[in-house]
Amino acid sequence: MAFVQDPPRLHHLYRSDRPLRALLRHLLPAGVLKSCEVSFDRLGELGAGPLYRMQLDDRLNEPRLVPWDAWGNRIDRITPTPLWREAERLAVEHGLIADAYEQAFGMHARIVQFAKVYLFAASTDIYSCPLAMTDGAARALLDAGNEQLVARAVPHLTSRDPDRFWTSGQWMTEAVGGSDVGASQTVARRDARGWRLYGRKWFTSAVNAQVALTLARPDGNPSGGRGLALFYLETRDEHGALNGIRINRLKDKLGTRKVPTAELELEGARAEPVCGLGDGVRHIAPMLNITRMWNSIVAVALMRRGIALAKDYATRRCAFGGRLIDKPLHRDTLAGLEAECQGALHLTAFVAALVGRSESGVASVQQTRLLRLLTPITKALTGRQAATVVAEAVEAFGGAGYIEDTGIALLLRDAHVLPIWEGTTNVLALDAMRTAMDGGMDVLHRELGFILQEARASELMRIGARIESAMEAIDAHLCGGRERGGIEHDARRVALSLGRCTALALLCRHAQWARDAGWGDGAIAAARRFAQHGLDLPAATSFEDTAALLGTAAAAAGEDMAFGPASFGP
Ligand code: MFK
Repeated sequence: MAFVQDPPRLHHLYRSDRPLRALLRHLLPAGVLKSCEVSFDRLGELGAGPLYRMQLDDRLNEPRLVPWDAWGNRIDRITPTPLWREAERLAVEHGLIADAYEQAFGMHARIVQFAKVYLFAASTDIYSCPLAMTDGAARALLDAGNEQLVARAVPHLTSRDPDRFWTSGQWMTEAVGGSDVGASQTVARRDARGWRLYGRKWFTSAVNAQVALTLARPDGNPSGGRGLALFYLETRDEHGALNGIRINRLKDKLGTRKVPTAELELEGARAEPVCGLGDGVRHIAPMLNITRMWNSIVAVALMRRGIALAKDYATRRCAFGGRLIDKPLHRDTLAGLEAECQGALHLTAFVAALVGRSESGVASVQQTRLLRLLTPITKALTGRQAATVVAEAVEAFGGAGYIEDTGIALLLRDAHVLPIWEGTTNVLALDAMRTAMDGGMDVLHRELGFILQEARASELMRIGARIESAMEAIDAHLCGGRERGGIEHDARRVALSLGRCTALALLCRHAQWARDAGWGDGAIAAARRFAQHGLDLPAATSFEDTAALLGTAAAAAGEDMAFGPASFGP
């Protein structure tokens, strides 16, 4: 009989995830953990079982845009996949957004949410995208303090009732600038009934939302982000007709194919200013910060999924006379991925904890600054880690990982969006540098010192010393860079290094706690391995080397390096 390989299986997502359970035991008061554990357990069971099976079975089904009905009416209807409908119901019933706003868990609310999203995300085909934007919209509306819009929308956005629940879009990106949002061309004009928006939004994720927050430039406003205003709109009227919006087409994307991402034409969509008629970028920033936190959680969830499948597969797959899990080199590869995933887990949970403190009014000024610095850093680092770790996990399956109907390839395609949307690594690095140079670096340096005081075991203190010297080197580098005017050149290396130092310090603190609390020394091993991978110190690179590598040095010296048509002529 021909050989047939036993496929990889998922184990209960919560019960089998020891790093997660130890982290929650460490961070949450016993009463909070007890009251949430039923939900964690249920999500862990659904994610490993029915939702995962549904994801595999429904692999080829994608949302479709139906622009017209049979009688010639423009309808622009998008039908989400069955898994998305189920995911919405579950997310609402388990309070994935509501938990953060009801304040039943006080400053711990965002850690509870973190755990639920982490358990939910990998088996629900990026339904986390509309949830992230919905959470972000609720936050931005509340922060803006527009009582009328808060009363109108927030109860829907944070509802636990699937019949009342609304999702929100975040329509920022225009063809002219995905990163440089200040260049947006959409305009807002006032008529007798209020404001109308005109323009084209180039990437609008989960476009089947009931509401959206978007940016537009009121007539007469100056250029740049300050001239934009933040608007709230409802996508359809009470009869279901679109509100001056035409969906031109759905995007044909590398991954996240279950997310209906559209190009939209705003043709006089009615909208309301959320917070005055300017400073739109600043007013939408609270939404961005929440979606960036979600991005980090999903990054950890996808890493965990790749590793869980690869580990299970290694126990079933035999080659060269033995199981992969018994081969030293394969074990070493998986262990490296595990250490990265655990570092990302702790870093992201720390950011979630800071968000919870901030929202419940107990964050100090220093913690507020820390959150502002660590949100882009964490998003940048975890997005890059997810792309790398998931790619390695796929490779751990050999050719099977490259095949679509194993469900493994999907992970890779979906993970690749994480370093791109919600701010690319470089844009986030620049954002982080601004805060770092404005006192944030000192705050982080001090905070890591406090965190490391709790890691008393000698092997952890040795790692702590490496973190300290890395932080000092980064500090010196930033000071030198400021003098040379060269911060931007090294911003990515600096931001990722700061993320790695912070993740490692948190791992060390947790490792001490885990040893003391009888959870064993797995976290110490993770810290040691994470440290071995490097803190990625910004090397002393030069502008000249960069120019030479890109060929621009020669161009600057008058030698044309461009391969234009003339290069191929006689
Ligand atoms: C899987 C889960 C997640 C999935 C959800 C994904 C679905 C959604 C898909 C998308 O929508 S992707 C599109 C996401 N787009 C971006 O993330 C934009 C990336 N670009 C940036 O972040 C740029 O840095 C930025 C647009 C902010 C630059 O614009 P500007 O006009 O040059 O603004 P500027 O001068 O940097 O900032 C204006 C003000 O906002 C400043 O405050 P002041 O007015 O008081 O000086 C900034 O300090 C403030 N600000 C900017 N970013 C902030 C912020 N404040 C707090 N937090 C931030 N992140």
